[in-house]
Amino acid sequence: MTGHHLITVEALFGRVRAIFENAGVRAESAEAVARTIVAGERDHCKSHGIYRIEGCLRVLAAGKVSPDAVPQLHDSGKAVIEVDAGGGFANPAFETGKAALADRARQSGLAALVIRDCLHFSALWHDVEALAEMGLASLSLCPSYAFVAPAGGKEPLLGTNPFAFGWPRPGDHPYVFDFATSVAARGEIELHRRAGTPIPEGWAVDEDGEPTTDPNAALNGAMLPFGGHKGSAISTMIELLAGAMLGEFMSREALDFMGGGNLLPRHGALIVAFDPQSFAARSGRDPLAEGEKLLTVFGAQGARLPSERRFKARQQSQTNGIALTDAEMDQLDRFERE
Ligand code: NDP
Ligand code: PYC
Repeated sequence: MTGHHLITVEALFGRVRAIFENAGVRAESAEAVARTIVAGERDHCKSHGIYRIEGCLRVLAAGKVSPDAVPQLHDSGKAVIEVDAGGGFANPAFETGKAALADRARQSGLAALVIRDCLHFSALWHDVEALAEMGLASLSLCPSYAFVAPAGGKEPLLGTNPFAFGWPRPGDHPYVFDFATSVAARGEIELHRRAGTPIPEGWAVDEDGEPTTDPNAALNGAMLPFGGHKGSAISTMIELLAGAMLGEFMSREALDFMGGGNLLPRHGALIVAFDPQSFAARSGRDPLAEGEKLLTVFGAQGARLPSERRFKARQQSQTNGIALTDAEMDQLDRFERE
């Protein structure tokens, strides 16, 4: 039985930021990356929390992410705003474009933020939650690496392509869902491999296309899309909208560019923001009040809203601190010494 240590959210943030600064990442980017990683750990999203530090440091050491890239905002005054991440991390690029995206969505009803050439390692709920806190609904999507076989196929072709949606709620946490379009995120399979535990049936096939519960065989074979042909089609849409349409890598090209899937992927990302008040203006109804009529009745059926678990975990972490295992604390110490 391993022991665990409680660390405050602020203390963990300071340690993770320092690790990235020591690795040569410019201060603003180190801060944005650390904020994202610590938020993942705080909300008990283990597959995108401090587990990701090692992967980020490996891409930095391989020279495949630019530590000093300064995201460049290109705003022509139209609905589509662009931020060129310049081969740096996606998180500072989103922060660079967020205010312009929100302003344009409020002016025009909707607007899109295109992030170009970024190293993407994170969960997408950060983006949509931030926009919901600004009163906006939004979608966030990006390709990944081609690890997923299309429904009916056996070989990797599509990415694990995450998809997130956020909707603002008056006086409450926003409605947010965020999931990989594979049955599970690759990070989840990697955590099973690390722990030496089998993955659930239905997540993946091995190199021969046979169903497997062995995480190593799954990582060498193909992951499966969620929901059969439906998830396969949504994942394909993400390849087209956030890859082909942007002129950025689709998941197969991202894999080729990085020379295999051992390093985190570099590609583009698309975030679309909607101002609910603009859309509803002529109806005379309040869209957020209308939304509450739906969102407040889930619990009566025993159902929960997506992100409820995460918000509860956040509350717990903020009150009691974040619990890290001995191994995780040792790893943080090691990263600090490197
Ligand atoms: P999960 O299956 O863990 O969760 C998906 C969503 O469903 C969450 O919003 C979750 O809320 C919600 N949810 C889970 N169970 C229930 C339930 N019983 N009732 C209602 N809602 C529920 O996500 P994945 O493993 O698919 O993805 C994990 C993360 O990986 C995502 O954040 C995604 O962005 C990230 N990812 C990133 C990639 C990248 O390229 N950057 C690629 C692939 C994935 P809650 O959190 O509260 O449980
Ligand atoms: O968990 O599939 C994943 C993933 C890929 C890139 C970042 N997360």
